[in-house]
Amino acid sequence: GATLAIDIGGTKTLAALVRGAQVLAETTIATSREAGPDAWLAAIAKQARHWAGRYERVGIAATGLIDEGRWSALNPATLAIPDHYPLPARASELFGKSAFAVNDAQAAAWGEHRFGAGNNEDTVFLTISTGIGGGVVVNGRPLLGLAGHFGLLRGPTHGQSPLEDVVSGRWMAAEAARAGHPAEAPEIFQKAREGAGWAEAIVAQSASRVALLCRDIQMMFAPKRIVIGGGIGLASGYLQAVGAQFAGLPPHLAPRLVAASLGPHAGIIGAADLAARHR
Ligand code: BMX
Repeated sequence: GATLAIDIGGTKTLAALVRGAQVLAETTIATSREAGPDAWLAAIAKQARHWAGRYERVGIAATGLIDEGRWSALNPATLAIPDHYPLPARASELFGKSAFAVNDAQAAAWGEHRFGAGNNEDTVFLTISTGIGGGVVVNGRPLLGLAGHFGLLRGPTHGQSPLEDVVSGRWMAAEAARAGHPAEAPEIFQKAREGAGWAEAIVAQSASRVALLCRDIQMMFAPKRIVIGGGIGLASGYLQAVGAQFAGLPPHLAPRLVAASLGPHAGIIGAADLAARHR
């Protein structure tokens, strides 16, 4: 049977009907940042009314920490989720089906591992998006809870800021404004492709920080592949800019980067499969 799969991100929410790796129907709604989780779920329920009777369970991938059925923000700048919100329980009440919830990047890591670029081998997934999300699959199992939240790493180069605050889409837009060219990430990429120096510099700095992260991940998990997704990660030219930083590395230390092959569907496909396994 099919799963109602939902991916709640810092900027937008994707709701879909998913069977296996097949997306049967989908719809995107803006995540109204101020509204809060009850309103986010209500907006999804309104869309999902068209699919009533067509799904057996609910699988949710969400930005933030999901631990033992409770949902909280780690970086409230990505999305201000109230502490310990009982996401699967509320979803289950609302949709009248059993519901399972997992972090968005962990869901995507699982989706890519099972059905996408991860090829059923050890996979680390990184989404470069509003924030930076991470998910780790080792020995055929996804690490859940706090594990893999690489966007929250703090390194000596960026002081007290979480890594994602000096890399992600929000950071790029803030940098552009500081450079006197207010623009959102898609436009910054466009300007960089057209050769605007200020835009090239922003993309290059973000990419070089992600490259350092990938080198560290290689030391920690030595995954077969690091799968990159997210609106920034999949923007044309970004993956190449990250990979270029590994040029001088001995081959056994160089991470192997691949683009997420499920694209924006990785999270919903992974969440649906995890929900189907969770009984
Ligand atoms: C943040 C954190 C992660 C999430 C990542 C990507 C919050 C609210 N989110 O690091 O849980 O995986 O952002 O999220 O603390 P996205 O919304 O950018 O996809």
